[in-house]
Amino acid sequence: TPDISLLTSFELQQTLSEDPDRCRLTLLGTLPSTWNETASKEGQPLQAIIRIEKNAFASEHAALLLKEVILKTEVMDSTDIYTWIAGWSSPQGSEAKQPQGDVKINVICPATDVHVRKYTKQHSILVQETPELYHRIIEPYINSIPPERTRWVTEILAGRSEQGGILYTSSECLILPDMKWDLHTISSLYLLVIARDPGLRSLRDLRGDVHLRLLKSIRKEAYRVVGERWGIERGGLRMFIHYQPSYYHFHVHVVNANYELSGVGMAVGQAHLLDDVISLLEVSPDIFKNVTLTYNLGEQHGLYDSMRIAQTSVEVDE
Ligand code: M7G
Repeated sequence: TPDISLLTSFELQQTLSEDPDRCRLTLLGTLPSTWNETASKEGQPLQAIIRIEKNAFASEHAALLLKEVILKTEVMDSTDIYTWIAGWSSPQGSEAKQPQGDVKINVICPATDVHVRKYTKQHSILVQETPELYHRIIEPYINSIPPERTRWVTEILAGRSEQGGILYTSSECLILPDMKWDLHTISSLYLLVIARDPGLRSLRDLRGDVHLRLLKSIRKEAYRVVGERWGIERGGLRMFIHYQPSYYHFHVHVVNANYELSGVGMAVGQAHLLDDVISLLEVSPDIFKNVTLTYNLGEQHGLYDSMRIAQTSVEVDE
């Protein structure tokens, strides 16, 4: 076995890949010849690939994490019942080297039953939502949601929270970092564009004659902002709209095109590319009024029972 204390002598040449989602870095460089005497030629350093990966937290010690493992914390931002925090689990001085922290803590407090259900791991099914089911089931569901659910959005739009993070604002929309982002890692850049119009609730409400201007301006301003700030060029962003969203105040997700977050948020059916949505509305201004949309619903979702039962009324050509 090699002498692993030699890891401290690793000379970095290049980062081969960065996977922020998996907390992983793959590095290329050299290790001293003494790592492997037989392979080395005349004491020359040896080429080495080193992959550093953070392990998952052990759930049996979950309670200890906040008490003992995380040594320092700093609020990143806070809106309504949501607070997100950068944490450092290594000793003092690491803030400068890792300004985003090595742990991100999201707190929802007080959490509602809807939050508990949303974050519970669950089985899901695909459902088909015809325009008729939209009117019969989805619209009444949206209308029954208490306004507090989107208070975080109104707080931001009213200029009462997250004002330090705002990247762009106009009479139509506002761009700011999504609370999922650590604010530093460009390869996992995640922004949110929030439309100001509270009457625009979801993809279903979009009409070509009314909303194309807004959607194109969102696309243009998002590219301008990330181009100026982070040097990301056209083609470098994946912009998409969730259906069903968690929050029925229209917003667009803006994510680094090379960031492929497994599982959450980018599944076929759930995420609709802004570019495609614009093009569909250009071809057919009323398409979202008339189309059948298919998506996953988890069994804890408020629409699950009614949509599962209603599927028997959806005609499927065998
Ligand atoms: P969604 O498609 O409605 O639901 O997106 P999802 O959460 O199931 O994806 C809402 C988006 O808003 C998500 O990407 C959230 O991370 C983000 N988000 C939610 N809240 C409560 C906040 C907040 O308070 N501030 C910011 N900046 N982003 C938020």
